[in-house]
Amino acid sequence: MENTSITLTRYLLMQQREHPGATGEFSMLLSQIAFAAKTISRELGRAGLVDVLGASGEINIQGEVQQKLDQISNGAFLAAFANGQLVSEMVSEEMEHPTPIQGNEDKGKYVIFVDPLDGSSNLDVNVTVGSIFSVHRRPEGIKGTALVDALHLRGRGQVAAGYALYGPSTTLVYTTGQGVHGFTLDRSIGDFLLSHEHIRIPERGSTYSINEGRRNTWFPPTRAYIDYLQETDTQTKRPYSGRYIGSLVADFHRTLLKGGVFLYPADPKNARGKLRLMYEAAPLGFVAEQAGGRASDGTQPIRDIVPDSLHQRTPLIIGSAQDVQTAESFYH
Ligand code: AHM
Ligand code: MG
Repeated sequence: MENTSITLTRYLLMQQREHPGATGEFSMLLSQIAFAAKTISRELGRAGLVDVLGASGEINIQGEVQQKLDQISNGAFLAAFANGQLVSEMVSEEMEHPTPIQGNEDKGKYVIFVDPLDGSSNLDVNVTVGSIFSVHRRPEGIKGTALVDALHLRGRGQVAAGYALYGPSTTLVYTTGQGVHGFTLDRSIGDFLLSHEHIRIPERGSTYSINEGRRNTWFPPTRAYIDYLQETDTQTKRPYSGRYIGSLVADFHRTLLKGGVFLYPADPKNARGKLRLMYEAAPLGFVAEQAGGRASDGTQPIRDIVPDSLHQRTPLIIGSAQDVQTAESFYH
């Protein structure tokens, strides 16, 4: 069968059949996430035409200027889960507190963490952005901010994670712990079609991705590692090429398919790095590991970090297993 004839829904049902006892809940949950991604993709597609570009005039919990499309995307996720019986609460980069999902308050078995529109500072210049999601099971009776403290919801507990990428085409990549699969939106029929089954990240790449403008603020291990990548050594394919879009999802997607390493390290200004653990680093860490790659904060796997708050930040080194291991050796 040609891959291009397999829709996301059909693929999920096929996977479900291979796992006796599966309830079909993941299939429904991913369909709801796919619906949010389609809605956001539609809004982005006409962003230059209607009045949705630019700042909303509000500041989010991270102290960053909210774009109108950040709010629209956050609303698209809330709407996609509403009355769907699966997600009880959503934690989002755009909302200070976990928000109960309308109609699901006491029913939903899952809690979802999202960055609804990652890389949104790139929106005004029509550069690729994305949505990142992470799904955890919610034990009975635990709600609100007690969630993380009570559960130690570390990345290893994720039951599904992934992202949507809004570029020349819209791509949805997910894992439920059975490998990593990618789907591309066919706009003419409005469905995600299987385009990348069982993605494997190359063991090693030849590209690094970091905001080099911050070089003067880097701690010595970061500087030493990037210096190392820029040296010439044919055996290890150095010097590596630099690539940095400034949208985590886009930089990660390239790294996933082509290999290499992405870093957003800690520096004196961002003592814990910039990126958020629960809805940026941990879900991409799950995807990377499922594709044979690695994700670390320099000293421990991202998925082993025990969170202390819903919106905490972490340094992130992610990509090809060998490249991340080499980077870690500079931080030890
Ligand atoms: P956002 O979630 O508010 O868009 O911020 C996260 C983004 C990432 O997509 C990207 O990797 C990073 O911030 C870029 O930061 P910088 O401009 O400091 O390089
Ligand atoms: Mg983000």
